[in-house]
Amino acid sequence: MLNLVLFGPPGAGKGTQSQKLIEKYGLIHLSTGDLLRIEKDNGTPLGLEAKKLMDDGKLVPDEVVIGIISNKLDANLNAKGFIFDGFPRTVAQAEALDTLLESKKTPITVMIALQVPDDELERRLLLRGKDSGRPDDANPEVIRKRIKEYNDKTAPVAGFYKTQNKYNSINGIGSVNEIFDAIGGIIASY
Ligand code: B4P
Repeated sequence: MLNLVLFGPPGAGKGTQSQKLIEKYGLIHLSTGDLLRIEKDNGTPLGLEAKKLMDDGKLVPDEVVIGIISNKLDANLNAKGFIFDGFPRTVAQAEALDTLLESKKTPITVMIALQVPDDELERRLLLRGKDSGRPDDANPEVIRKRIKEYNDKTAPVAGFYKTQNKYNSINGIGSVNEIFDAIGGIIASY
């Protein structure tokens, strides 16, 4: 099984690259952002809880997203592998993911981190916000808060995978295809 953690700040291109990776490698795409937006759109109790936090640029509580991922893993027992996109976003989530995967005897293969400077992230997200209808992409203040949440709570997750020798970093500036080729090169080396 190939289990890939695609890592990076908001707007780094995780969702964009995931779409190409699932086509090439036949993996199941697990995006906690997408899954939370479905809950929000359906107006479920979980979605209503998440909405306020997401629209304000904050992270949703660990136990909520861990529960969502656990259900999705159970629902895809015969998968060739998974792309974890936007998860784990805290060290507690990374520890919980290891425990979940241990029980299924299928560990994380590799983590790939997309590096993009803050000013480019802000530019990309504001551009997407013009037609995505996502409230968290429309407001520069909320975007800066998301980047701060990333630096405070998510960036330390890189250290978690470094200690397991699974961390790889690539430049997230360039064309979508150039970045996709760089990701493919790392996957091939595993
Ligand atoms: P996410 O949905 O994960 O959103 P994201 O980080 O903004 O997206 P991504 O990095 O995938 O960017 P994309 O490829 O689309 O999270 C949203 C919210 O959900 C969080 O703030 C949080 O509240 C909550 N949440 C999600 N997961 C959570 C968790 N695990 N724990 C707690 N809370 C959680 O790219 C962005 C833009 O850049 C696009 O418009 C794209 O076209 C453009 N782009 C991509 N690649 C490019 C390139 N090479 N050059 C130029 N532009 C490019």
